[in-house]
Amino acid sequence: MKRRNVLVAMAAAPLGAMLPLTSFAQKPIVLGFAQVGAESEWRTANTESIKSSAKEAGIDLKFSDAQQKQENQIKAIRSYIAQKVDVIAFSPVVETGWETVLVEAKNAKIPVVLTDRAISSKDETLYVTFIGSDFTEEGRKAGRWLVEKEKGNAGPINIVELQGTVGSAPAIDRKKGFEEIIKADPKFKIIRSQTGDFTRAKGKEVMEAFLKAEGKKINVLYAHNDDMAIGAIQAIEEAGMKPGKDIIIISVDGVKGAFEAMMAGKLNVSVECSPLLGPQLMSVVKDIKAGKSVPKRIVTQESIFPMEVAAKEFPNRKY
Ligand code: GYE
Repeated sequence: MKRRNVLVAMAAAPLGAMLPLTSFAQKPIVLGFAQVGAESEWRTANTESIKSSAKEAGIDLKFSDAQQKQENQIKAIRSYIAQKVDVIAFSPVVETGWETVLVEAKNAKIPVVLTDRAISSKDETLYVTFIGSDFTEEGRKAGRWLVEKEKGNAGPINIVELQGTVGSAPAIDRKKGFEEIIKADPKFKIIRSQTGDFTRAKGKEVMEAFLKAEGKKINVLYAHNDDMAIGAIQAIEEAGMKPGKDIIIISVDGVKGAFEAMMAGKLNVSVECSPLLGPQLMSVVKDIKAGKSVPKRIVTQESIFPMEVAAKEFPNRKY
C-alpha cells in the first residue's frame, strides 16, 4: 500500500462500525472451488455443504463441476488463476498430474486448499492444507468388520470388489486398507476387482459381470462407495439372489440411501465418510486470508454403521 492509502485506511478503521458500507468496506473473500462432479450421493451432499457454508460465511464462491475429468478441473483452476481469486480449493479427481497447474497457482501467489481427496506429490509447498478423511483407515474398518463377522467360518470366503474411480485417492486407499486387514487370514480371497467409477449405473453393470462369471461362488461384495453397492444390490436381486444374505455387502460413505438399504436388510454395513467439509473449508479460507497458520492436514472424524443400528441412527443422518 502507498503511504497515503495506509493513512486513509488507518483513519477509517475505527469509524468502520459507524459508517454505512462505503468504499472502505472489506470486499468479500473470493474462493474458486473445482469440484469432481456429481457422481454420487456423497458428492451431492459435499457440494451442498460447500455452497451453503460459503453463503453463511459471506464468501463469494465460484464453483465448477468437472464431470469426473481431470482436464476439466485443470481448466477450472486455470480460470480461477486468471480471475485472480483469493483462494483456490479443489477435490482432485485423481492423485497424480497436478504439478504444472499448481505451480502456476503458486507463481500467481494464490493459496490452494485440497479438500476430500489428496494428491501424490513430493512438493508439499503446492498446497496449504488437505482437509478430508483417512481413506486407508476406512478400508481397514471395512476389513475389520468382515474379519469379525466371519470369525469361526473356515472359508474360503470369496470377495468381489467394486473399486472407485481409477487413480483416485479413495479408490487406492480403501483397497489398500481393506487388503491390509484381510491378508492376515488366507481364507479371504478377492476373486474379482474392477472399477465402477463410484456410480450406481457402473456398480450395477460391473456386478452383473461378476455374477455372470462367478455366480454363487461370491460370498462378499466390498464396494468403495454406497452408490456402487446400491447399483450392485439391484444386479444381485435381478439375478435371483438375496443381497445382504446370499452375498454380504460392505460399503463406504454412510449416505441416506445406504441407511435405507440397511433398514431393508440388503446392505450389511457402511463405513462412514463425511462429505460435510464446507464449514471447515470456509474457516480455513478465512484463516489463510487473515495470515494465520493452518495445520497441513485436517482429518475428518468418522464412524461405522452396521445394519443393526441403521434404524436408530437414520433420524440423525444429515446426508
Ligand atoms: O466416497 C464417493 C465419491 O472422494 C470420498 O467420492 C470421496 C468419494 C466418495 O464419489 O462416493
